[in-house]
Amino acid sequence: MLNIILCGAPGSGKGTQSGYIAEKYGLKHLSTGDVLRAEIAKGSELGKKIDALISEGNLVPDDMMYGVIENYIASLPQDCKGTIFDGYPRTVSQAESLTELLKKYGMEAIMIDLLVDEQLLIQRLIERGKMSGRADDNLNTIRHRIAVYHNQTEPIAHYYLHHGNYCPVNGNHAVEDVFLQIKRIIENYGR
Ligand code: B4P
Repeated sequence: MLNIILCGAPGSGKGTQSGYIAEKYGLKHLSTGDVLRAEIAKGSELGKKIDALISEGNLVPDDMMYGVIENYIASLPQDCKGTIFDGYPRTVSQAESLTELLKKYGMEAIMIDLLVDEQLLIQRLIERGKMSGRADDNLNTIRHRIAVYHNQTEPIAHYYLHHGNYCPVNGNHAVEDVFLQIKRIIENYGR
């Protein structure tokens, strides 16, 4: 089974590359951002709380995310070829939980880290904001999200480096070129 953790700053291309990887390798794609936006769209009480956090550019609490991931892993079909975890983990605590959960089900994962220059991240998200209608795609919130990324998410690179499954990718290039780098990592995995 091939499990991939796709990490990177907001706008680094996690969602974009996940689509390509899922199609090429027949993997399931779990985007925690999409799961949270679906809850917001339902208009539930929980959705309203999540909306307030995401609109301000903050992360949703770890315990809330843990339930989502635990349910997902527990309900994976026997014939699943693997999963792309897009945007999860985003904190060291989430990374530790995911390692434990995967281990419980006899699985492991590689972590692919999309590294993109800050100016480019801002440009991409401003551009996406023109079409996406996402409340978090405006300059002030983007800056805050990038700061949250540096404080809370970036440290997970050290976590995976220490665990020996860290694979950095230069995400500054065109979508196809970034995908080529990812394919090389996947195809060399386990050789
Ligand atoms: P996400 O939905 O995960 O989204 P993202 O980080 O904004 O973007 P992504 O990296 O997927 O970029 P994309 O491919 O779209 O998170 C949203 C929010 O949900 C978070 O801020 C947080 O509040 C919450 N959340 C999610 N998971 C959480 C967790 N585990 N714990 C707590 N909170 C959580 O690319 C961006 C744009 O760039 C697109 O328009 C794309 O077309 C373009 N692009 C991509 N690659 C490109 C390239 N190589 N060249 C040029 N343009 C490119």
